[in-house]
Amino acid sequence: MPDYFPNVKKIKYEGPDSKNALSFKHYKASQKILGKTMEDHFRFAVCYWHTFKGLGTDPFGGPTMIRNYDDAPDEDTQRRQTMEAAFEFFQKLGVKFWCFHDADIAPEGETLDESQRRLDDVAKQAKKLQKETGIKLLWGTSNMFSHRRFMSGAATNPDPAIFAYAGAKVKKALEVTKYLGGEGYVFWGGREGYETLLNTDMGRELDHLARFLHMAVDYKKKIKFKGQFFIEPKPKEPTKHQYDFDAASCHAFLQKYDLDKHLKLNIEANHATLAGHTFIHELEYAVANDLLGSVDANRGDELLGWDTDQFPTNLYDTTLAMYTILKAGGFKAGGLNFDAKLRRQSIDPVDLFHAHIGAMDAFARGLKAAAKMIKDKKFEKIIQKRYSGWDTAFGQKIESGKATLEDMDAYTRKHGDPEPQSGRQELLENILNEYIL
Ligand code: XUL
Ligand code: CO
Repeated sequence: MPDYFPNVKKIKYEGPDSKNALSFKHYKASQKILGKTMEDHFRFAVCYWHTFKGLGTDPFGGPTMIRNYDDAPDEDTQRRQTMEAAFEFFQKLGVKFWCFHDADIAPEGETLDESQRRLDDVAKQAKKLQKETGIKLLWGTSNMFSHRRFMSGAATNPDPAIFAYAGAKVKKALEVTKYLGGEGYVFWGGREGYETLLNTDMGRELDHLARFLHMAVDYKKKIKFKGQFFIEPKPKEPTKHQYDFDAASCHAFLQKYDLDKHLKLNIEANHATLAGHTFIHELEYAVANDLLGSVDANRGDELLGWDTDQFPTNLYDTTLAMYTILKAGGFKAGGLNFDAKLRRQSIDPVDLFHAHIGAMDAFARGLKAAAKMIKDKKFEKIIQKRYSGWDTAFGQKIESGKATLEDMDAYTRKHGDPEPQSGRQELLENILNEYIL
């Protein structure tokens, strides 16, 4: 097989004192933390779209990145070379999972048949490479937002013929994901939203989205695909208002349409911030409602209001994210996928390595700090104490649903005005700094 990244050897763990930029300083796959290896905690996945197909374009300019696997004269060779380069990259980086959209691994052809022929061809190649390398598919998905036919949505399109086209694509993408042993399948509502309510029947569109997901659930059962379904919240972009706005609105939607037992959430950091939440808020909401599925790890820019999809480097975020994930017992079918792209000026293939190494190290540091926080139980004890009133007979009576407003009145008359207690936020923030720094 040709060497697409000839200047980079397999990335190794060399420890925090290493001067080699192409080494891990903190991520050591085999190191056990709280009884589990780092590799198993994270289940890191490389995303195919940004990493191999993203070439630095932005709304003002075309590609800036030139890739050696992208130079073949015909589509078949180019597609196969890209897949070869991808597996070389996964191996050199040392990740065990990858993720794709149908259209990343096999660009759409003139007809559905031609698109699916390409998909079958590349899936066969990927299956062989997976077998040779032991690398697995974390999740697959279908791109139902780039082609012009999907400009008004896929499952929420006003035209049932486009709903049908999207259905045909998902049917095939599910089959391919199953064929590749995928551990999950993601539904991100690419253009499932609207630009103006003047031309939109919102209620009907939501019903259609639910119908679409039910069809997918039925087909999953039919083909005996055992992977986990995920829905990925995002509030806006590309549409002005996306229906799967955030974790809570996805939850309400799933419950209303009786889909909550079939889908978990794929939480993306930058989507959380676009929704006006923190990444940790979205994770915590998912955990509190038994909806934590998988994570698209990236970050936005605090001064920009769009989905910049940058590689995660913020140690506060990685620590708090891992703290929440550890408290929830870790990932099951999900993992940490780097849905992140290089900046337009980072044009060299080696930048892909720097980006992923930095992100994996940032999460490794976050995991170490979070594990210490779990072991020390400092935060846990403070929270326990803060809520301890609820463990008394009186608190339990309320929580179990046996108390009435008359009981509240009687209690207050007997005990008088309660003394407020400090929330100690500044102290807690100081303690957190001690773990991170
Ligand atoms: C878009 C996004 C997608 C999904 C998969 O913002 O995050 O790449 O993760 O379709
Ligand atoms: Co994503």
